[in-house]
Amino acid sequence: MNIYQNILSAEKEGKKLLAVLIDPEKIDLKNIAAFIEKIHQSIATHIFIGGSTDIDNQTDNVVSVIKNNTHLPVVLFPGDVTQISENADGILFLSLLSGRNPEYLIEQQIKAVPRLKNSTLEILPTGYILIDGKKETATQKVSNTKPIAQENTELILNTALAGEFSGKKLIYLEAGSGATEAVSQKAISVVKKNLSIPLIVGGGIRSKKQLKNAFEAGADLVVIGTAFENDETFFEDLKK
Ligand code: 1GP
Repeated sequence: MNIYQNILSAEKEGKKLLAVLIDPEKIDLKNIAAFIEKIHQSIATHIFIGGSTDIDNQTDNVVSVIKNNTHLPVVLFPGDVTQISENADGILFLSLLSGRNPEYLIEQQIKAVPRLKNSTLEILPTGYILIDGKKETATQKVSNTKPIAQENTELILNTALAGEFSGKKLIYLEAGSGATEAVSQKAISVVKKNLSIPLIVGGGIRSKKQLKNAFEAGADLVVIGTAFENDETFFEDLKK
């Protein structure tokens, strides 16, 4: 499975991608098979697994169970180095470029190397940019960083391009899990018009209309977690 090549091909063909985000701290493993069946019947193309924290070290177990139940690519979206599981297909190797906290710019990445250097996980270098979703999100609290204002599209763009110029393969515009305001169409389109690598957008997207807006503005892959956690009937709106 070559996750990155598939994302690039989809981008080239104009095929939009949707990742369902599963938080190991919140998912009920007893319900997982039924939940994954709903994912399979929807337009979702990827399963992302992660959260800001994983206090009970559930990630490895959750990844194994999910891998046994799906053919979709399973990609780690880790809050920190403890959330790395060999059983996934790939990992978003994130640097929080909007923040100025060295722990999330480079320290966690260095700590991850002993776990990654002999692993078969596909590593996806990702510039992660937190944008103000009008609610203090877990990412903000845990990373102790400030998001960029939605209106400051110049800074959002320059941060995204600094990521691309540094060799990141993906840029992720993040309003934060459960954000009140999703990343604006303006911010998405400004970044997409100037970026040469695929663009991921997530945080606060909870309707088909918002998903469509993000795609139309230029998101190549959208990530949705909370909306499915709160109401699994949302999958009905996103049937294949
Ligand atoms: C959060 O971008 C993801 O990291 C998804 O956000 O939970 O608000 O869908 P939601």
